[in-house]
Amino acid sequence: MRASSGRAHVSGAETLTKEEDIITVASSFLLRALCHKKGAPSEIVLTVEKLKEGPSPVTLLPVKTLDCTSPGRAKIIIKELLKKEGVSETSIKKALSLVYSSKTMRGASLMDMKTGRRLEPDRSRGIRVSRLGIEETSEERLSEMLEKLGINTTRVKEALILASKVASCPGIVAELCISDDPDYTTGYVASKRLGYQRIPNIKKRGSLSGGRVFFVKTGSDIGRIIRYLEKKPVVVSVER
Ligand code: WAQ
Ligand code: MG
Repeated sequence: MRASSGRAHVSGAETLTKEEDIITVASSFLLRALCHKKGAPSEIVLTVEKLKEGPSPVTLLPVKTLDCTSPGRAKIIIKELLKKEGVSETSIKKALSLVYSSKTMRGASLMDMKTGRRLEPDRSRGIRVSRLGIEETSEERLSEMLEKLGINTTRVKEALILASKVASCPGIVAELCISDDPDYTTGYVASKRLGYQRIPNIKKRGSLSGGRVFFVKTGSDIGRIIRYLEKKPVVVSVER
């Protein structure tokens, strides 16, 4: 689903589901588009596609919530985490200015981890991760686990599933995410090694900035990465 108001992106969502659940899922996505905090959309596009290949399994990233009381502190944490993954100062700087800008994208930017060069073909659209879901038996386990942490929301679940798919993509070393919703102020840095590291107060309440950056190993096959993120069906499962 994607909803827009004029040329501005309002809301988007994607999932994998069984045929008998299409109507339920579609109506929940429509409801989300119609009730979005950013305002009523003037257009909603809903696409339903049958998979041509079975989904591949991916393990859910471990979740950790860091201590962070301000956007200033958040930036320091982001730098520390991304440096651990070998992302250069230049790339970190460019990524920060992108996700802290109020000119938001519908998808994510693909950024060279060393040069900071943006590699996505369409800069205003970005790369939209799609065809991702959660293994049926894992869904309840995930809810239980998040319930214990006091963060059992659709938003956290969807972000965790997305980050797990992204971290599983060959050639991607890390992800940085800030919601573009003005009243959602927790973001994250994620990678295979670091897991999903939540950063509270990553932005000020009311701020319209937000976005996602996927850091890419220099010399990767970009077409292949985009195909993986946008087209490869993946189901996430929670390890016992
Ligand atoms: N693929 C690529 N980029 C996306 C996608 C997608 N499927 N969905 C959203 N984005 C990009 C796009 O640029 C949005 O502007 C930006 O991410 C933020 O999207 O507490 O709510 O849906 O652990 O606003 C993360 C923290 C919340 C959750 C993320 O993102 C938690 C969030 P939003
Ligand atoms: Mg949003």
